Amino acid sequence: MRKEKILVIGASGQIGVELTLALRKVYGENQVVAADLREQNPLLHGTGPYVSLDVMNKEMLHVQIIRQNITQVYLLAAILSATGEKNPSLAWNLNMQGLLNVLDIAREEKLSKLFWPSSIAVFGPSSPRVNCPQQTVIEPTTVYGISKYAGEFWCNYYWNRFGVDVRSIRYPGLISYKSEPGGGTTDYAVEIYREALLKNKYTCFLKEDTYLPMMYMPDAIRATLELMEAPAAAIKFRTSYNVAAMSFSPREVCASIQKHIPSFEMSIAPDYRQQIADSWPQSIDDSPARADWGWKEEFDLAIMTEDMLKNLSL
Ligand code: NAD
Ligand code: AKB
Repeated sequence: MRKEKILVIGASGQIGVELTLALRKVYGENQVVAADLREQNPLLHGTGPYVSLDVMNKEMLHVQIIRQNITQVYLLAAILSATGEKNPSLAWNLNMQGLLNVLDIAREEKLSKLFWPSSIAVFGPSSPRVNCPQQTVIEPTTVYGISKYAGEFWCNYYWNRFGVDVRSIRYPGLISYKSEPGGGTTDYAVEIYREALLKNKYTCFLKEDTYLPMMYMPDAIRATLELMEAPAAAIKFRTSYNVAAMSFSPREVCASIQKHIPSFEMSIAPDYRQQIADSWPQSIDDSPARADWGWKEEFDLAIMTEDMLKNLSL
């Protein structure tokens, strides 16, 4: 078995920091190269190699992959839903060209595996709102969702046509305390914990009964590692897998915080992100991920709230 050398592109972001640290635990710190356009996240300092890299610069990316003897890439660089609506062409360019650059190099250099995340944002208002299945009507209305859906089919194409072993998860909204979220519609579910501890109040940009699929970061990291470790023959979907953990509304997360901080108050001031949230399903069905590679979540809202408040208080 050849020793893997991994490149994480977008390593300073919300997922990248925790994924890089988790991969370094599994593969060894020098086997995982963190890369980002912005400076290294302080949590990565001293934990392994870091390179400054723009995924849009294909030549430089190719040079780094050859120079560092990279065998696997985790591509996390993207513009998320809320920021994407402010600058649609920038979001389309980065989300598409970044992926195509990595897919092309993966093919040329015969990389052993590639991870690229999709999102529940692929679904649109015409998809089923509750328990939205893996395969259904998919008509996204945000530029972010359109780029993710197109990206899924590029992954599928590179697998079928060139045998690039690319794997993907449609992450729900992710909640974490280590690295801050980067411009999504589900970011309220991180902000609310931080503001509860800092100010004892929070003004939510989504209406209190807006249900969305959500997941705690430790579950998301474990899902990613488990998907990447599964035998290739077990991966039946080469577009991207639905993975679910919980579904909650701002009212419910507020109530779960109030169990620990009874004086916490939430007010509501919906903005343009409400329309994005309203276009997504409230919950998703992930039975193929459970059947194909054994996915099962560990965290629900109550356990996550306890863990978030404990860690953000440290
Ligand atoms: P993030 O915005 O926190 O991090 C993205 C990172 O990519 C940033 O550190 C940014 O500096 C870097 N980056 C941007 N442009 C770059 C470029 N040209 N070259 C190199 N690096 C660049 O995003 P995230 O939340 O960590 O998301 C990572 C991936 O997971 C994205 O594809 C996102 O769509 C997907 N995803 C995230 C969530 C979530 O809730 N966080 C949910 C679904 C899917
Ligand atoms: C966003 O809100 O844009 C992301 C996502 C669900 O993809 N968190």
